[in-house]
Amino acid sequence: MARKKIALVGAGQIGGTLALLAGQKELGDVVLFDIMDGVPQGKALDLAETAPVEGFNAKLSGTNSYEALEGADVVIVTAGVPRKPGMSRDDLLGINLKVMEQVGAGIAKYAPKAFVICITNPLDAMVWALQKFSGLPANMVVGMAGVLDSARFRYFLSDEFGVSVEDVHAMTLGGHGDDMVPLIRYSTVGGVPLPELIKMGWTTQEKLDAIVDRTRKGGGEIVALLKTGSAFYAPAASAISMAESYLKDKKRILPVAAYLKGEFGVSDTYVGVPAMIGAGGVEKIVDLELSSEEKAGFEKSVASVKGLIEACKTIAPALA
Ligand code: A3D
Repeated sequence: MARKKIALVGAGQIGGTLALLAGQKELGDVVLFDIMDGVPQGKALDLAETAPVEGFNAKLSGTNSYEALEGADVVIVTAGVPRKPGMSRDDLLGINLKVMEQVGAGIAKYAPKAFVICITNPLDAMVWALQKFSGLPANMVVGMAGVLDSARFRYFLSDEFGVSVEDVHAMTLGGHGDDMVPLIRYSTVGGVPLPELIKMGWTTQEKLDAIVDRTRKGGGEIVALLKTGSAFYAPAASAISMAESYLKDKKRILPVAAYLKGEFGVSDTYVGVPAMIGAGGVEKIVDLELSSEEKAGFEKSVASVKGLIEACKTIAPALA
């Protein structure tokens, strides 16, 4: 059986980490694409030279030509610019929308059958635009944000409880902004929902509120520390888990930015919801029942995403 092919559009901080993880996990051969001459080629060569030491079999190559995406099974898009301290994700909209137009055309021409994972910010609006620009079926185009946001939530919870990260499951809903909705009721430690753990005296509502707040601002915390860019290890690991679920038809239920056609009462919008990822792309959306408080938080987050989508339509009338 021929190896799968993974194309990474954008060979920056996240792109390079994606290539390393895809290689180490032997998900397939990897092509790194970027507009910067020499960067994807240099990173691919450096990573190929890692393979003998790490003992993985994957061909890694770098390119400045979209042609190299030909026949990719998975395309992961990080092309664009990240934020710097003081910037919100939304400040990136104008510049990254133009990038999505070019990337969408490249994918449509060379990899129309691929499963496409967008990471470029502002995430929910960019994946919406990328799906429209590429014309690929909506179930084959998703955004990565929820896996990362819930990984941050899981990490903070495991730290609070002093338990393995493996036994902490957490769910975040909504757009990838500071108004995302970490769901306390649907998050568990060793299978026990967080509200029960408060009753059991393991933690307090105040401590959980502080963790929820830190989760919401988790991206900004790292931007403030790094000063020159945004998080890249955990975002890359999160996207790789989505790619792996698709390539191996694992049917994992992961929080992803998926195209909604009425689920959660939302239409023609990409926003973070739990979804099953398998060989058919997004195979099912888990249309959870929300409490009135959760619903209010989710609706506020969806309203922010819709505002950004409207801004995209103003900048690029072809999307209207
Ligand atoms: P960075 O290291 O700057 O890499 C971006 C790469 O994109 C650079 O190598 C650029 O040369 C390249 N690029 C720019 N324009 C184009 C183009 N037209 N075609 C192809 N390549 C191009 O950034 P990064 O890897 O740290 O982050 C990439 C994106 O991911 C940014 O928009 C971040 O805001 C976003 N991000 C999202 C999350 C989510 O959870 C959604 C988390 C972290 C970062």
